[in-house]
Amino acid sequence: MQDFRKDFPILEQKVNGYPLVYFDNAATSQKPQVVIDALTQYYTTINSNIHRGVHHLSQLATAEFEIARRTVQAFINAPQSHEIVFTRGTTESINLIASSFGRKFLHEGAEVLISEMEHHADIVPWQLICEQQGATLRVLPFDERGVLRLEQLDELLTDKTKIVAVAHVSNTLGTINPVKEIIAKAHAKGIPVMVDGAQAASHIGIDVQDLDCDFYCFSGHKMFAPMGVGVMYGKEQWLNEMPPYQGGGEMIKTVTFAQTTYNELPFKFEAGTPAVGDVIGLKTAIDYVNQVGIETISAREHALLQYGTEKLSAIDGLQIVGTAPEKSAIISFNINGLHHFDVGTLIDQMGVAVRTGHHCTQPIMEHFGISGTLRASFAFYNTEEEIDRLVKAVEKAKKMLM
Ligand code: 7TS
Repeated sequence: MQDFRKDFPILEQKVNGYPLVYFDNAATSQKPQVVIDALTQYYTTINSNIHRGVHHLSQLATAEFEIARRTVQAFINAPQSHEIVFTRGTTESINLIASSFGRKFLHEGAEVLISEMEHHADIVPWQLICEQQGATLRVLPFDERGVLRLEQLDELLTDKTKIVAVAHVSNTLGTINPVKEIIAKAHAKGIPVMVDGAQAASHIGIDVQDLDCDFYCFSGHKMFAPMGVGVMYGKEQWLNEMPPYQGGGEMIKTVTFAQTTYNELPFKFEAGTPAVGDVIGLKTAIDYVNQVGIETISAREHALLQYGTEKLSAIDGLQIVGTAPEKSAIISFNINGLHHFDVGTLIDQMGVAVRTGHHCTQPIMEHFGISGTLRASFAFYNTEEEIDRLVKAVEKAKKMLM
């Protein structure tokens, strides 16, 4: 196993006098030096606005931006590069789809189906558009392990259902959902499916043609790229039918005060100046992931998940929240009688970074009747020794609090 840690300079630092153990990768991943360098290189040598200049730098920036689009296309195996729309992140991608698809296809009496384990970013945009259009939000529940109750899917997919939106991987439970099966069932009834891939993109391979999803959303910053850039993939047929999300420069063909005509795909959905440097950073991050190999990443994270699950489970009074058979490297847990925030604060004093709270999934907390969890989320650059540090820190915090 190659030591990939050296690619991530931030991991070398000490926090509160201890070598940093960074287990908050589901919130955001760290950035390899090549991505940091790509940003510096962009701002040092080609910074310019795109698609609008005849001058040298503008053409260079435009070329790099469009290469990045084709890199994303290949990464998720999208059929066409104009089906890749750059956004600020998963949240903006989902808001775009909910607003644009919703204005066109959701009307009084229509239904949107989501799951009980969605991140708030895949709940609230649908609530907003449902309220506006007089549509209803329906919810596919999960069981005590955090596995979706697929046996209820057929009943929930009705002739009123206009779209299904579901997470590929739950950011709180770690469950890898059977999205391909869900898509097949929805398509059998002519219903399109949007997949929230925020927690999947850099952990398991994405193939939008194999999944046959209609939309796929993810964030760059959770996959080693800068913050401020994300992706919305949509099948051409839908993107052509959907109205623009935001109005402004770039998304138009002609503007008069009487009427505006819209630009072709993907520019129709890319109003205003995009985060060009960050998009180039995303391209560099994808090149990096490809170089390491998504199989290597998945295998390494799976080993960490197994090791972490075994070691944490052995702590007296510790319960893991989310025990699906198919899981990504995310472990949410609580310790009898202790508040997640207190434990999280104490282990931070020992240099261990985990997330505490509801993780923007309050319905999951409600399901389990808890206010939050501690959550350790691993990346391929984490190690078994770091998990030992977590376990030791949790044991110590337990002693101090009990
Ligand atoms: N969907 C899922 C499944 C997520 O995990 C997140 C962020 C989002 C959507 C929103 O992504 P954003 O990049 O637009 O913010 N999840 C988390 C988390 O688990 N901790 O911090 C952010």
